[in-house]
Amino acid sequence: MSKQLMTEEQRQGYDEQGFVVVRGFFDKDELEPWHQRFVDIVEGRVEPAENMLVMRDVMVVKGAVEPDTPQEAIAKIQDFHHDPVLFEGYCKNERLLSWVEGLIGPDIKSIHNMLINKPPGVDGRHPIHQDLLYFPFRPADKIIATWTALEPCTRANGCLVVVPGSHKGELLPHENPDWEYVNFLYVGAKGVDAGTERMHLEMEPGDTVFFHPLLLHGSGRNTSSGFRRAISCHYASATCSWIKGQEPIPGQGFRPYVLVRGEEHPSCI
Ligand SMILES: O=C(O)CCC(=O)C(=O)O
Repeated sequence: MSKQLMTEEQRQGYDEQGFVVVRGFFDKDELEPWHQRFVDIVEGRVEPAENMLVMRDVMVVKGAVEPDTPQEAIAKIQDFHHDPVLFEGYCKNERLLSWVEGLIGPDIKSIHNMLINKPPGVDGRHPIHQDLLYFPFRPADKIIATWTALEPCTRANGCLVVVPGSHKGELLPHENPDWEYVNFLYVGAKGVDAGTERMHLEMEPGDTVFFHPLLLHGSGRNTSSGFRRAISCHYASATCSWIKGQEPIPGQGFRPYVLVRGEEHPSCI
């Protein structure tokens, strides 16, 4: 199944629901180097690549918990576009890119990447939000996220939660949730509450979900004693255009968008 191309049914599911889960997209042995790289970085055996962010969980930063091991302290690493194992292995994976191409077209830039580590013992929830908030270019339909489970992701350890079909709505205003501990930039969409119908995406290692940037999604608390880990990349078509007035100013800290398939387009992102 994982080696096959996208079926018409899967494509329609993405259009209707705003996401498609592909079971067994990666084999377990393909995940192992990414897993190990994360452990080597947080345990200090590998120097983080240039510009990589290694982010501690807010409860650790504020001293609310004292983790026994470095792995228990970290919420995520991101911006690993200079890391050969994570970027070349995951973000530039040819099979992943073929699916991305099937959903957003042939000229593809990697615009953001993360390896999310939800340790036991911290709150770690991610409020329900829309990723489009973070992207100053359009159209939304030419942007996509991939998210691959590295560990079993269950309701007990805080799997992804999605609101099917919500990608057909607008970009909502976002705000900080009213929680005691919230990780940096983990904002939630206004108007989403306990009554909003949602679906829990329980996934096995290697299962991969592709989702639209307007899809409302988040994740719960890890109440288990193990880690919940996933690797994720956002892609956009190289034909996307900056929102007027939000173009990057040279030298002012925009993360690089890296062409990973196809061609550049003049005056586009
Ligand atoms: O992996 C998670 O817990 C949620 C990640 C997410 O939604 C995000 O970073 O936008």
